[in-house]
Amino acid sequence: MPWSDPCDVPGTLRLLTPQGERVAPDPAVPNGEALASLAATLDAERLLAMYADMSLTRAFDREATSLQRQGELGLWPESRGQEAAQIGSAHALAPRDYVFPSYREHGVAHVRGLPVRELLHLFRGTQHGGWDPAPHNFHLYTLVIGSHTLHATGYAMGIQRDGDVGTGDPARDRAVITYFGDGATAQGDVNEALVFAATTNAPVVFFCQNNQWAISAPSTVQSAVPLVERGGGFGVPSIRVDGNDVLACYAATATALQRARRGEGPTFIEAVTYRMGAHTTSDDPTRYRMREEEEHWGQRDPIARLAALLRAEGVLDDEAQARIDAEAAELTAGVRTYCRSLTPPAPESMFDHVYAEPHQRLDAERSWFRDYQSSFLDATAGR
Ligand SMILES: Cc1ncc(C[n+]2csc(CCOP(=O)(O)OP(=O)(O)O)c2C)c(N)n1
Repeated sequence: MPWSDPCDVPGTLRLLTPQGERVAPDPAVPNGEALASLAATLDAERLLAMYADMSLTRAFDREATSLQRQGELGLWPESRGQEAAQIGSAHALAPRDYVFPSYREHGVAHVRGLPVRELLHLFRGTQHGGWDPAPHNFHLYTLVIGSHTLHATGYAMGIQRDGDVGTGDPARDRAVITYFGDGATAQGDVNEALVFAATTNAPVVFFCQNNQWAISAPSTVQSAVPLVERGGGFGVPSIRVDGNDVLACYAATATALQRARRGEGPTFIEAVTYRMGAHTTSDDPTRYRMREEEEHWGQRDPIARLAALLRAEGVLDDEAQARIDAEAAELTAGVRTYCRSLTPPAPESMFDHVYAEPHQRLDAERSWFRDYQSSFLDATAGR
C-alpha cells in the first residue's frame, strides 16, 4: 500500500528533501524565503555539529533501550526518528532561553549540555527527577501529558514581568520553548496554555512533535484538522514543518524564538515527524502499526538525510564519521557504567527536600517512618 508523505502538503516548510538535497521552500509557506535564508546561514561546522548531535542522541537512545531490555531501567521512551526535530529546534535556543520538555526530548537535553546519563535516574526509578534544571535551563521531564505547557506559559509570563522581553538587548531578551506530542494537543492543559499565551502575548514557542501516534491512537483520531490549524483559533501564528528536515526545524524555531524574545508573542510549530520505535519499551507497535508504514518512514530517516547532504557538500567524510562513531562509543560505554552505578536512595531521603527550613511536623513524620522501617528489619532479623 503506497503511503503519501504528509510533508507534501502545501504550506509545509521543507528545505531538505528525503534524498538530502536542498530545495526552495514551497511558495505557500509564509515568509518561506526568509526562513530559507536563515537556514542558509548555517555553516559547514554548525551542520557537522548538528549531525554529530543527532548521531550521538541516536546512539544514546539505542543504549538506553538495550539497558531497559537488560533489566537495568524500568522503562525507556525511544526518540529514534525525531532527531531532526529535536536537534534542529534546540540549536536555535540561546543559553538564557528556558526549555519545558515532555519525556522524549533526549536530543534537546544533549544540546542544552545536560549529560544525558542523568536522564536515566528517573527511568531507573532512583529519583523522581534526576538533574538540576537551573544550570542548563532544561526543566525536569514531565510524564503527565501536556501539563508542562502550562508551566511554560506561566514561566514565559514571568519572564515578561521581569522585563526580559523586547528590551532590544540580545544578552537580556529571553524566551521559553515547550515540547509535546500530537496526542497532547487533545489535553485541556495544552489548550489552556495556548489561550493564556495568546492573550498575554507570552514569549513562548509551542513545539509539537507530531510523531503520528499517541501510543496506539493515530493522529487522525486526535484532530479533525491538521494540528497546525489549531494555533490560528487561539490567535497564535503557526507553521507546519517537515520534522525530519533539520534545516527547516532550525529555521522555524529560530524565527519563532526571535519573535518571542522581541516581545511579539507565542508561535505554534507543528513538526511532522515519525516515532520509528515503540512508544516506550512497554509498548508493542506491531499490534497497531503496519510494516509498510514503518518502511515508508524508514526511508525518511532524518540522520541519513543530513548525512547525504553533508557528503554531497564535502562536509562529512569517512574520517569525520569515524570520529563521531568513536565519540558515540565512548558516550554509550560511560552511560552503561553510570546506569549500573545508580542505587536507590535511602527511603527516608524523601523527607529531605520538602521544606527549605526544618519543620517540626515533618521531623515527626520522618521519625515515625524510621521506626516503621526498622520494625520490618527487626521482624526479619527475628525470623
Ligand atoms: C494526563 C495523562 N493522560 C494519559 C497519560 C497516558 N499516556 C502516556 S503517553 C500517552 C500518549 C502521548 O502521545 P503524544 O502526546 O502524541 O506524545 P508521544 O509519546 O507520541 O511523543 C498517554 C495517553 C498520561 N501520561 N497523562
